[in-house]
Amino acid sequence: MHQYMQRVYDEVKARNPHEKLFLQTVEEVFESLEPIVEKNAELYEKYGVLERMCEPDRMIQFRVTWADDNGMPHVNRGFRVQFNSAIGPYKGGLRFASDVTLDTMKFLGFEQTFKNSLTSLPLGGGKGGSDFSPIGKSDAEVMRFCQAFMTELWRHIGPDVDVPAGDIGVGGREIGYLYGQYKRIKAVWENGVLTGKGFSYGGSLIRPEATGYGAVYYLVEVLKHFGETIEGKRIAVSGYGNVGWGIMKKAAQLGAKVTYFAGPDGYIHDPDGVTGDKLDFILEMRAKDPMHCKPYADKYGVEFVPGTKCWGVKDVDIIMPAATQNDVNEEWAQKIIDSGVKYYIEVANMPTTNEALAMLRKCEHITVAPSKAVNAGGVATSGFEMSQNSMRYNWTAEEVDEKLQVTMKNIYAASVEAAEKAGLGYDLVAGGNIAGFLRVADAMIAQGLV
Ligand code: 2IT
Repeated sequence: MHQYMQRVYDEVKARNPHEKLFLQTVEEVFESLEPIVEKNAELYEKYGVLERMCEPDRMIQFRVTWADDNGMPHVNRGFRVQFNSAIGPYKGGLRFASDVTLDTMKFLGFEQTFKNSLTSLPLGGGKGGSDFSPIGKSDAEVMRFCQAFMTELWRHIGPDVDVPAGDIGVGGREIGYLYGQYKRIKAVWENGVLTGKGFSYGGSLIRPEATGYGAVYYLVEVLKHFGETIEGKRIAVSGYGNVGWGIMKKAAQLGAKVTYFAGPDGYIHDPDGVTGDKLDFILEMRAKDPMHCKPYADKYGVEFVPGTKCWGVKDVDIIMPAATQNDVNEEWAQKIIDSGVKYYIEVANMPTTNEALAMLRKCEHITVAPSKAVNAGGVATSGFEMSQNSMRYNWTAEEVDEKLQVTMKNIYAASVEAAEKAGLGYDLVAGGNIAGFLRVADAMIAQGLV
């Protein structure tokens, strides 16, 4: 590592010794930035670009107290990490999941900064959430929790300040309750304070599907590079939340098939692909019980393999981890390599450990695409929701979808170009990190030492 990078990395490590996820993403990004930093080390060092990028603008942590349906009190931890505002108001989702810590928030906020930059929209980086999980809670409990959470968060956010959205555990229902409480407390119609809203009160068409659709649009560009089309391709996905579901739907529309998908309880193998009414069934199944995908196998008479992941299956062309971080470790990476699959398209935020990522990138028959670029269609469409809220106007689904497609093509092209310019050849991982970095770095240098 270049000595400036090494110094900053050592400082980050010394300052955050227990933050494994945050250190993992910093290391991964730094590795990619090496050729760029080497060329401009003096400038970046003079403006403290790397050390400022690794320290959030501010972090807010608060207690969330709520009562369950039996009147029993519960205390959760709420977070909002406002990471970087060089190119726009803080923007990024809220994650409600029992394993959320400040470390999770920092890793996601750091990644969000580069991802948002790639969209070329005016969006800074932020992330928030809580160690509260909506799984197994009643609707009334989720509402009370969201209201308690927003009662603290509202003073830190705003349409020109910080604009949260959904992530794992936060969908349309939660955003609705959060928005209602924000409006009640502030007594204003600041429609753009949250994205992922319902269409009846300022949401954007296509936002629920946007991350999955965008991932498939990006994939189409990768395939094009190799003279291939998506038609007839077989895809294995992990996760069937909003993101996985969006992938299934768009893949089916474009003549490809998701033939494997995994949930917390095991995986499904449906050789005919998830198409037609099966897509609706997945929504129903998820709403009833998000921890089990086996009911799909029972309903459609297909194979269910309990207690394991679908990585390493031989009869697919493309792998798309779309569940959560560190889904693919070295052991799974080896199985993926041995399977002969050609495309490894990250979709979830940091779904691959750094060691596994290195193995997959080294493997000659595999092309790796990074999540920061691949999943950026979600936040880009959040940006489109903000634009519509500012205009007090709604675009049609076709208009939003068209903008999403253009954005994904541009992200892909910018990544390819950035890697080539840095002398790295066709390297989507490094290219994505570099392209995202350059815009933020330029803005930070222009705005001085703040
Ligand atoms: O990880 C992500 O990019 C998101 N959860 C979406 C963020 C957003 O503001 O739409």
